[in-house]
Amino acid sequence: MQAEKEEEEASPEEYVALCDFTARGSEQLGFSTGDKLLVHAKPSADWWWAELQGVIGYAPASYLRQDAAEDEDEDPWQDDEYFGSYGTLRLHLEMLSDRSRTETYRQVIVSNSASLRNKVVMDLGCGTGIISLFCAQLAQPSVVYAVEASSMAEHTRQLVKQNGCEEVVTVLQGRAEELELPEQVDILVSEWMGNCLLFEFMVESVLLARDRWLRDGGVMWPSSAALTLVPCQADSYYSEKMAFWERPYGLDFTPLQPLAQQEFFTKPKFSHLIDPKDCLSAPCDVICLNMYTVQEMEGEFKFCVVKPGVFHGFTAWFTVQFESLEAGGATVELDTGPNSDPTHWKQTLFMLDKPIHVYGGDSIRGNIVLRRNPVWRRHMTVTLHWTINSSSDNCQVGTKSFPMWK
Ligand code: GJV
Repeated sequence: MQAEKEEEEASPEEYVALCDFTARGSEQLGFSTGDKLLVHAKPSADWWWAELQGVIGYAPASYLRQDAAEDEDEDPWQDDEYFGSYGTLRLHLEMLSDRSRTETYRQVIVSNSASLRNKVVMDLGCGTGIISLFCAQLAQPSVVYAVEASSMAEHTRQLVKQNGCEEVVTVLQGRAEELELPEQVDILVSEWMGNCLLFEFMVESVLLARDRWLRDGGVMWPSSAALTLVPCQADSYYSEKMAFWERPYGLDFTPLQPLAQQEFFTKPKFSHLIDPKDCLSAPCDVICLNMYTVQEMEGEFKFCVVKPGVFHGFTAWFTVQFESLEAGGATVELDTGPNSDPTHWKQTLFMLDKPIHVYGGDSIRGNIVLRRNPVWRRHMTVTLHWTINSSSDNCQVGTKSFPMWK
């Protein structure tokens, strides 16, 4: 039999603080960059029980690194790995095969073709150049700067030539952050959205390029974005990963359930496709980003449960909107939710540790915070707080943080 709290008996591990942390409340442990902390226990993925000079408290795990020497020259943006993965065809094939995504961008170009005439366009993170090629073929911009950091740029140059667009499309190989252009641009178009909208944080590169290269009054495509959340059932995922251990082959394997929870429910499940009937209430936009201004990466929600069911977790997806430049033109929207055709982003499932029965009329209120990992800049932690108010029961409160990925 396994001891229940084995990790508490293990000897403490040494960690180094990567940045300053100010304790909020007496439960937390404050520290400064470079401090050496002893980690006694890891009760959650996000908060560890740690000690510094005899003082003990909770420390945020993402601020700590086990061996400073080993990783010293690792790049917090992991650009070699990131751009390396976009240097081969696998991801580009996945994105190009996603018709909803690619056709939405085409539709934006087509329906704004008159307004694009003689305009200067930047396509940031152009990949194989599909959006730039749409611009050149379906509208008459004066120039399209197609910016791509990965080695794919060399092939993109060839594709531009092959399709007779070299007069209009200029491929610039390099990071947006180091970009030099002869002029400011009228339109900054990019397909920067990651899982759960922000993962990869390519949006940061887009906003930086906006501040440096978009002329006053210039246009951002997408112009806005929203993260949508819904409380949901996830019966088959729960059975497959958790209920499985109840009685496999007639044996009691439930001692493995805490491990299963740690292994399968700590991080969110990407590539979930939620069945609309598993939504326990109407969805709610929890974070809305206006691409022209800087905003908070947090939001509140209040869901009203519409039918009895098992609350297994929250499912998230996003929409982006492209404002029209034409008089009376309609906004184009890309919706990655369950009521539209599935996209390569699918949806993201955040499992609670324990399912909760809910009933029609119950309310689920709370908030979501997306916190950037202070070290690994393409990663983030999603924290959900919720309160369930039901007519029959007292209220239940919960909170859980999900690292994505580090
Ligand atoms: N500068 C130049 N190219 C970039 C940058 C950057 N800062 N960031 C990403 N890319 N929708 N989540 C390129 C990357 O190499 C890839 O080809 C494309 O943009 C990503 C687009 C899809 N990812 C996404």
